Amino acid sequence: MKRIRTPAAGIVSLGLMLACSNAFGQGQSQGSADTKTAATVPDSAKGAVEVKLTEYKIEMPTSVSAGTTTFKVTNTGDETHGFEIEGNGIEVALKPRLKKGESGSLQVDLKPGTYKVYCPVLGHKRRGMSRDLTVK
Ligand SMILES: [Cu+2]
Repeated sequence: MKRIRTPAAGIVSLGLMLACSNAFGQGQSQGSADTKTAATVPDSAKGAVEVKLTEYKIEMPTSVSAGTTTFKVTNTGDETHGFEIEGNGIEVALKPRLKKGESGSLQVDLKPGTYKVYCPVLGHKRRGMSRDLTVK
């Protein structure tokens, strides 16, 4: 009995595979390009927010605008303090923590909503280093 060869079927399926992988690859590279653009926005181009940490409170505005925000954090107290922001699926901490007189900055892409801002040093949150931040 003679076998029916179907070389055309093989070519078609190979073509489909190439088309699919090409479309997938484009989607992927576009996604990572967007992420890269957001991460390389210079500090000065977007909102900067001054934050002061002391015993035991966080001084900063109660609301900020949505978008890439740079928190410029200064420890004006005597103990070591930290700065962490949590909410809407993000949790970002300033690293390393700040000793007396030190400052650092933390860039976060904020979406509208309510976030918790606190000092992650053990016991400080409970003593008052915790507050809400509204992003509009
Ligand atoms: Cu603290």
